[in-house]
Amino acid sequence: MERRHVLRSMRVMLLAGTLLGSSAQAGIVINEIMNNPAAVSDRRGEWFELFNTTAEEIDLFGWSLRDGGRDSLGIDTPLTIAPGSFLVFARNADPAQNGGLAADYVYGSSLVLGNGVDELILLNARGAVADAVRWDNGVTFPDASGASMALLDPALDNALGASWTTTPPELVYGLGDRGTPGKANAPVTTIPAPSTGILLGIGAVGMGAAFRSGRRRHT
Ligand SMILES: [Ca+2]
Ligand SMILES: [Ca+2]
Ligand SMILES: [Ca+2]
Ligand SMILES: [Ca+2]
Repeated sequence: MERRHVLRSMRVMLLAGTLLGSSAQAGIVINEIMNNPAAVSDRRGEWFELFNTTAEEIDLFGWSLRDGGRDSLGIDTPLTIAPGSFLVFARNADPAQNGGLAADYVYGSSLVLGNGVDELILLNARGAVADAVRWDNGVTFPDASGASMALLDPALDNALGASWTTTPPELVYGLGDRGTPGKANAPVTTIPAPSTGILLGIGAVGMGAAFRSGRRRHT
């Protein structure tokens, strides 16, 4: 029995690894993660957000969430997510205790969102990995206290740290932690690409000049 459990965990990790290596991004997406709240304890204030990128309503009944270790949550009630909309999964249901957010689904202590390295793996009703994120204690992913990790755009590959940002100071909820539970993340001004990111870092002034002269040409 225990061996079976271990094998199953390994299988999930392998599936997640396969998905983490791909760039496919569709369906239900893990869109925002508050793994380290500051206004309240992590025990009360952790949450994450799913986003439906499809044009169809999807019922998450029978889906599950887990990490690479022992965390495991089965969704055992009908839970529909409308096209282009969000669902907030929270550790605690009570806005007076959880930092002031409204939860769509409460998971209690089934899942713990580690502040260092941890994973969130979403499996569909057939047990196939629908989405997976593994954050890395700040190596490539955001690593803030009191601010969520927010996917810059649901279309980006959320397995990559560069696709995420720390929710900016102007976007607070409830008691003052930074996040957008149940709403679109911080508006995307630029989609970062590694090469242009370096270019911007090296020659912001030159790029600004190029942009200005380009604008003159086009107007
Ligand atoms: Ca945590
Ligand atoms: Ca904390
Ligand atoms: Ca965990
Ligand atoms: Ca959000």
